[in-house]
Amino acid sequence: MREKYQVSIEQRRFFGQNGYLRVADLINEEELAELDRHSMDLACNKIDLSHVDAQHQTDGTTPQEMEDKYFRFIQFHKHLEIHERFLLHARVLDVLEVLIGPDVMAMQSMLFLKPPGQPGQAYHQDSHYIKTAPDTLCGAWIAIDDADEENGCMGFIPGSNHEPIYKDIEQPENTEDFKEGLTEVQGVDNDREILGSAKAGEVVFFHGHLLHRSRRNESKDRFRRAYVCHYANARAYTEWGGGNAEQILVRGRTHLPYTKPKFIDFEPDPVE
Ligand SMILES: O=C(O)CCC(=O)C(=O)O
Repeated sequence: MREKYQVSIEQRRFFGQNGYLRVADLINEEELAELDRHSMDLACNKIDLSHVDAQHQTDGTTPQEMEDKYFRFIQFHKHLEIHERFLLHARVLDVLEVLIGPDVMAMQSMLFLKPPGQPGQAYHQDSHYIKTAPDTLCGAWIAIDDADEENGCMGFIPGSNHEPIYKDIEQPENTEDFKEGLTEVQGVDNDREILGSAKAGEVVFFHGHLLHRSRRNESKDRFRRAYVCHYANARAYTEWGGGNAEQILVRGRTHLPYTKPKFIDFEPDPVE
């Protein structure tokens, strides 16, 4: 029988107070190696995406051009089995079950490659974009590479999970560091920021209200890859992404409509 990951009281308390939690030992070495291989294959156009809609098709570009085009691979769990499998990762779900469950739905997946030179995302709160009622959004960010200040790890404002969703949002002025076209919460006191560095294979959970950002990858030759998925309590109402009927029930039960995984035969309420 699978050994369930046990979240400690200290971890639960830390997440409640600070809005983020770094957890090691959820992703094993084999899984990390698979994510490593897969994300490089994707960057190098080695994955057949001909079944994906036209805007996501490869066209023989270089990895750098490919990455500029695919700043992030969003919702590829709808197209590729491996993305769905990591969205449903049992030990990641064990943590989410405690943080936002017991009933959990998977809503979004994004693979970031972030090669040298690529800008990051300015301060934002994920619940601004993905609305759930009650507001229960949580990200799970799997580091594929070691992420640190040099290659553009995330920065968090600890405790901002207790703050509201800010309405004062503009395009970032500093497009050297931050991707154009994405929005930025104004007036954040970045003296409060702490670095969200992580070792490859660690998972960083972050609350939907947590103010966070990531800067440009300043390294010469290091990618900063991460697979990040967003989840919410499965009994929360959402109109995001086609509504509840489009979200995957990954733990427990719900009175609301939901969908099932596409590739994997999966039981949301496993017998332990
Ligand atoms: O990985 C990053 O650089 C940013 C991730 C992020 O901001 C998010 O998932 O909301």
